[in-house]
Amino acid sequence: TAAGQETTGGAASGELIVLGFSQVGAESGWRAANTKSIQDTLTKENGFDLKFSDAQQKQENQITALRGYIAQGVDVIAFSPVVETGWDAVLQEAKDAGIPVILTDRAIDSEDDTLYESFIGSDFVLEGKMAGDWVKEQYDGQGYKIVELQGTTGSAPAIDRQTGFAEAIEGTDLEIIASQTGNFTRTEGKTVMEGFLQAHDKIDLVYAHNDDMGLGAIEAIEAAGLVPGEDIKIVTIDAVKDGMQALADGKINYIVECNPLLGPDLAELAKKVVAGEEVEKRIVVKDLAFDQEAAKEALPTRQY
Ligand code: GYE
Repeated sequence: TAAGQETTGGAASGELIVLGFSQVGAESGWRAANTKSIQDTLTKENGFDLKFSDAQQKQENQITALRGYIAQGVDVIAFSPVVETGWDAVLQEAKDAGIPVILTDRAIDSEDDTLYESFIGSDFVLEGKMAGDWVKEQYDGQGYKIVELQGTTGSAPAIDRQTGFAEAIEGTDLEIIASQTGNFTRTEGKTVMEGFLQAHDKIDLVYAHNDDMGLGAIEAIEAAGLVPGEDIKIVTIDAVKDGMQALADGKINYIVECNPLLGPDLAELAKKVVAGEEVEKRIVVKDLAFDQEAAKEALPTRQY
């Protein structure tokens, strides 16, 4: 058993907690680390029987998975909603069946906060603001033209990271000249960046809502004969291994962290919820940020 995990509770009495988890997909390095954390923590030894499904970034797949868990009568459902809206009906079905729901990583947009027990994840508006504050501090007053690679349209991190960044650079001479979704993937980040490079003569900085799209942008920038991190500055969010390596190598200029290791907190929450204990409605995960020097220092001991 890894440090910090408990083997008490359900397992000791021979009763495993059946937890149905619906994951967004496998779109990014962040998602891979998040899935690993959940699968490594919600084990039999730790008292869980984990049912895991991958929605391939499609809401309809996620709704089908949730209905499946309700039909099976799992003890608790946890999921990371692909997009913010459209959950009320299926969550009402879970509630009617007496199955508690925990939101992990991404929030939903619903008037009714009795549809879930708790939401654990980062503050994405703050992440966007941290990215924007750094850009402002470094480059305000130089007439920078910025292109934005957005996350999945309608997802909480895409909406909030756009909002936070825009707030931070308001009233400066920094200008977002184009903004398009790259769906949080490296491939689409690259394609969208190729389009930006063709359409705009002057691009000074890329703000990507995750590392993977930033890494795709690096490929497009290099293919265009330009130097990422110098000719075109790059700021991203996540701080996964590949992103941190590119930052340490000077190809990215700044990364705001988003911690994907939600497994241990989810396990603790799920045990409490199933035991009928009160839990906090919102648990905010704290994030750091790294410049190139900080990335070099942090890389050797980075967990993901
Ligand atoms: O930043 C991105 C992933 O929801 C916070 O989803 C998560 C985001 C993460 O695809 O890499």
